[in-house]
Amino acid sequence: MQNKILIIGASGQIGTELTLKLRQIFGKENVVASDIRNGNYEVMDSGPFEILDVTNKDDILKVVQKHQIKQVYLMAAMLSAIAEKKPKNAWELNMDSLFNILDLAKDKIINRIFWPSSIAVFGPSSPKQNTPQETIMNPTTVYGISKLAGENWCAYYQNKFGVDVRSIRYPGIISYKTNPGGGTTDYAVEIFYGALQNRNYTCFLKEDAYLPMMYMDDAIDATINLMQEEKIEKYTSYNVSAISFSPKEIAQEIKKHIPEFEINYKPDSRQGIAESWPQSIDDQQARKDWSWKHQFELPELVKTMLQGLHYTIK
Ligand code: AKB
Repeated sequence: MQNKILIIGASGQIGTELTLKLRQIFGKENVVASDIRNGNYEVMDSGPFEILDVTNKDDILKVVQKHQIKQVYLMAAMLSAIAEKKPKNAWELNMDSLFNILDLAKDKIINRIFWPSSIAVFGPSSPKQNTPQETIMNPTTVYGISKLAGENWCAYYQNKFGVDVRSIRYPGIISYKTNPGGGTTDYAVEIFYGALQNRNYTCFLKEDAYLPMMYMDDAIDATINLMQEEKIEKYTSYNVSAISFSPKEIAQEIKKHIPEFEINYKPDSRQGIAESWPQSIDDQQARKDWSWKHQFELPELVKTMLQGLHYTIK
């Protein structure tokens, strides 16, 4: 019998598309979506949906018992840029939510967890190019600190209590169905709105701010494939890599489709965050352990985004 799945944070950027894909694979009756706010119509209409505050342990337990949930994808989090504005709230949300779910697995109520980490676990002393799976990690953002602490707690629960928790260090994720909110890599989604609506975009990062990025379909495949593996070698969190580009490079690619598109640069505090992160990631471990492989390169990503948003923002 298929283990029933709960997605927490199903109204967010990744949660939306993860919910739709999991329902397509496992059937709508086996995939319960939840969030503190309503989601888009596709998520709300395509299967069960619960309003849920992930910091409330009792409410989570009620939903888990009501639907006999066995696997949880915990996608709720406060991202890097917004977390700098609300450090204490970010720490509480990012950590309390994780403990609530880890404890459910420790008590054998659920049997598998997916928890997203981020390239934000790396910091100014980590190698910038091909950042290895294991290296110096000294995050300087609240978000990065919470993700690194979370990785260590996941490893602790795995070693001490046998909890099966799996994780990926997501790069910036690019998609058009639901907007990201509050991240440093958000410019790489906003730029498409600027290009289509105004033929112009003012970027909050410098033109050469290289960052690791990935198209949503690759991120969803990575997530579901990791969760489908029978057994994995490494439980803390996997580096996964797809493409790296700068604002200037993505603007040039957009110009191939919209020649009159112009980009300007007005870097703000998010530039400092970007400078503390890797520019490219070494993901050999994921490629070896569970055959991870990305599909989308920059030209295909840009084409897909422009086509998808063309219909969405009309
Ligand atoms: C952010 O920019 O905060 C996120 C991330 C890289 O984790 N997209």
